Formats: sequence, structure tokens, C-alpha cells
Amino acid sequence: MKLRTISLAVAVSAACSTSVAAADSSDPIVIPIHNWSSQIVMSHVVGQIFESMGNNVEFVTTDSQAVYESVRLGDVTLELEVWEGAFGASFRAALEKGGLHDVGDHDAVTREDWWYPMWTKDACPGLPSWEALNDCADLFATAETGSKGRYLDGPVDWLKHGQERVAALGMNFQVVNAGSAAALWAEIGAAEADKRPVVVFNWTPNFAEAVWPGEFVEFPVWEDGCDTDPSVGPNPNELYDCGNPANGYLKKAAWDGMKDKWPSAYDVLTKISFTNPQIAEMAKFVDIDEMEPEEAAEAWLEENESVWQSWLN
Ligand code: TMO
Repeated sequence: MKLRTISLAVAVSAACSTSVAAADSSDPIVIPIHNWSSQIVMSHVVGQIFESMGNNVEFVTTDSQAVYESVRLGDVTLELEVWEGAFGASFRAALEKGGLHDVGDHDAVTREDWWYPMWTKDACPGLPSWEALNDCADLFATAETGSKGRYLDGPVDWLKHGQERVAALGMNFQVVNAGSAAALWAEIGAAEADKRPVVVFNWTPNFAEAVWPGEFVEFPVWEDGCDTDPSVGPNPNELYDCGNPANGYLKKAAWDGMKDKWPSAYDVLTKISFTNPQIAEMAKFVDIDEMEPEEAAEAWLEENESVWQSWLN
């Protein structure tokens, strides 16, 4: 009797250790794709790493704000680029509801905000202060915006409160949303020939910093609560009267169920961390070198084998 109990215990523990070592689920790990190049390339880089481990991977194109709800519900498995400025609020809202969690920060430090190519400063020397920019609003007036300056913001799913910031700070600007990231680069490129002043949405890390020297506009410094508590920021009655974080995080997020369903892939996800230059290069491969995202991911993996191999051990 005693012997049987012991052998059962041995059998159970053997079965347990077998199941701990078992492969990840053969269901596809669902990775969301958004509308800026580094995120698309990084998603393919990580997808190819997961595939090299024997996992199935599926890519889905999703809205970059709604994705947090999809991850929370497990329809999408993870998100590789949670930018604090653009997505901090949606990420926090999903965290509070439950179902997704923070898988740690990349090494990269991020900033997303109003930005101008350096020639703009020749016409408006008080820059980068937002007040100086506002005093120069005339320089940015267009047929489309009348007497107001034109600010070309990113696509509507990125930053949601541009016009509210303009109102909260009493600025003489009108926010116009670009249809795509490419429209931002086209705007800067078109202004370059005759050094026309422009102010557009931009971010770092990105390929753009290697192409066009420029600066972010300095708005009132971001403080936690600027988007939830009117008393935070210089206007006591309004939200959004601050710039975005100047030293923002870049996080990874995952569906809570990923850990149990794809334990090996999850373990790698916890170790993944990209730097500013690595992310800028991913964008460059697509936006300057005109590679397809899958090709760019292959090139990145080939050039950086020691970086990602270290995450597999
Ligand atoms: C969301 N983005 C990184 C383009 O600012």
C-alpha cells in the first residue's frame, strides 16, 4: 500500500514536470499591427522569434486605442508598443477593468508631441516655448485654417485631445488630423524646399530624427492627472493643459491568460527590451529603405542575432 502511494506520487510528479515542460498551445498567438512602422516591424520581429520557437502566430490589423480592450478580453494576445503619451490612458483603463497586465518596459524612452523641423525656428526664434509658437500662429495660417495656425496632428486613433489642449491653453491654432503617418512625412518634405514653417506631430524613437533635425514644442510640463483632474496644469478649469510626457515609457502588455497558454513565448516576452536606436532602425528600414515589414524584420533579426538570442535562454 505504501509502495503504491509512493509510485503514484512519482507518477504524478513526473506527469506534472512533463506538463510544465510541454510546448506552448498550438493556437496562434495573436499579435496586433497598427499604423506606424516601428510597431509593425517590431511585431514581425517578435512574431518571427515566436515562430522560431515552434509557435503559431497570427497578425491582425487593429485600432491602436481599441486594442487594449481586445488584449484584456484575450482576442489579441499582447501589445508590444504601449507608448505613454498616446496610449497611457487606454492602457490604464483596461488595466483597471482587468484581464491584461504590464509585462515591463523597453529600455527605450519615448516622447510624442508637437514638433517642428529646425528651419521653422528661423521664422519664429522664440521656439521651442509654446507661448512663442502661439505668438507666431500667423506663420502657420493656411486657406484651410483661416486666421488660425495649422497644426498637423497624427491619425485620429493616436492622440485624442489636441483641440482640447489648444482650447485649454487659449492657443490660436487649429488641429488637423493626418490620414496616415506618411502624410506627416509628406508635409515636412513639402515644406523643406522653401523652408516653410510647419508644426506637426512627431515622436521619438523614429527614423525622422536622422532625416530632419528638429525640436519638440515645450508645453507646460506633463503632470500625472493632467488628463483627469482640471486643477492639474496651468488652467485650473480644464483638462489637457499640459504637454505629453517628455520622458515617456514604452511598455509591453499581455492578456493575463498568455502566461498559461503559451508559457515559453510569455517568458521570452518578459525579457524583450528594445532600445531607442533599435526602434529607430526598425522604422528606417521601412520609411527610408522602403522594405516590406516582414523583410525589415528578417533583416533586423539577422543583424541583431546576439540581442534576441539572449532572450531565449
Ligand atoms: C503612436 N506613435 C508612436 C505614433 O506616437
